[in-house]
Amino acid sequence: MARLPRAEPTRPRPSPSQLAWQRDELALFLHFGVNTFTDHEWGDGREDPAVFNPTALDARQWARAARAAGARALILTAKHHDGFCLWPSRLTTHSVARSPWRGGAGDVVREFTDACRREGLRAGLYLSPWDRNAPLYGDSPRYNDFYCEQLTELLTRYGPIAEVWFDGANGEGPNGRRQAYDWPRIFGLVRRLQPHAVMFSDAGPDVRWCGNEAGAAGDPNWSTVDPAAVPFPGASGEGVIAALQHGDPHGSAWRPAETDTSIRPGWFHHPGEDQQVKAVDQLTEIWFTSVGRNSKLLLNVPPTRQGLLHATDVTRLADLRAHLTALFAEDFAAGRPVHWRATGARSAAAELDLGRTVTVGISRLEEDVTRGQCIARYAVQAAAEGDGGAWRELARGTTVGHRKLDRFGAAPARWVRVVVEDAVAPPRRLRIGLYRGA
Ligand code: FUL
Repeated sequence: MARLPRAEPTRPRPSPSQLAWQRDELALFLHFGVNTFTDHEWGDGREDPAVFNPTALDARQWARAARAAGARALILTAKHHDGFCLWPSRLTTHSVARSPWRGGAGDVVREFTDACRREGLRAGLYLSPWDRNAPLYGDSPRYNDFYCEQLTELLTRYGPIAEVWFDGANGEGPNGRRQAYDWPRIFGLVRRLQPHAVMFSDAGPDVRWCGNEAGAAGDPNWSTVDPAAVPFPGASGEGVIAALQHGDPHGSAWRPAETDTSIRPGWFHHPGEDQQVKAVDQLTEIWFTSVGRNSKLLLNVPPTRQGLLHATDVTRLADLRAHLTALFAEDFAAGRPVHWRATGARSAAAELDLGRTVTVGISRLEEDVTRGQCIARYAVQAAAEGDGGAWRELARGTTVGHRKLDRFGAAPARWVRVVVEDAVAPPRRLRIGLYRGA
């Protein structure tokens, strides 16, 4: 009689869109709007649309720089908290239509989405829920209608949108009133208009904020969450930040963490910060604490008043990519057979012979997350010829998920062992990479 495969308890798994989102690894965030021209981080909604006048806007330059950096997606602030719309919205006059740019006939969202498509990048849009200009803000049912109509414009005029970004920042309106958002309606609208888009917010529903803006996902970082822990975007209270940072090994929803941080101190471009663009070393560290911690990196690179990415930022992005390419150029584990064995119900060990003694300084572990995430604790060990069979610990960590990168003091290794010490389900084979390091 044929044996039936043993039934696995069902653990949450990513949707195809969540998987594509994570495999992109790097997306660029573009904060651009009236703040670019007033030199502020937050506008108050009383800016004159006439201040918006980029002299040489070229969205192709943004997209080319993104592609050279190895990014596969871009997200533009179509409207920030000041309410100024980078597209000619029918719902407000506070937009590019009232600016001198392209004689009032321009549409930054159109130029952006066209440029992304031409460069083979996915386009995403940020639409701030908080609007300090809209007179309806705080008049909850009417502002919800207004917001949904703006979303409808963005999600029906510009072709496929891969990610919709809902910021949790939420203050008072022009009249001191606070808005009660209809999140189920807003999320439902995006699902209907762009079924393949992922929605980002503190509360997902598809991808969650990582809990800080410093470029570091949590450790551990589970892609599963308890949806009740962060019930709506901007929710505060005890445990919210920890839930965003770490997820929940027993959570019922797949909602991986996105790590958003800026290449500069601010989110918008300020000429005074041109000397403070993060160095390749800092960006590499961020890579290890985001992509290397089962997250995705959304790196903000803000256009200038010219409407171009600053030359320093463009060079820095290219240098980061060159550095990462060099770091991961030679994988000593590639093609080496891995001997995998279960050592208990929730533990396992993988052993491989590298064929010769090499110096290793970085390890890369990956679970097949199409089947969920399950590793909770592991150690990476190595032995070299002449070690008398003794294993030395190179790295130790908690979760793995889509990708876990560890850097450690370079050590000689001929044999490498990855010990899965704890897991929330029977662990499956890992993918393993080993590199020399810096
Ligand atoms: C925050 C906003 O207040 C910042 O201006 C920026 O847009 C950042 C990505 O999110 O909540």
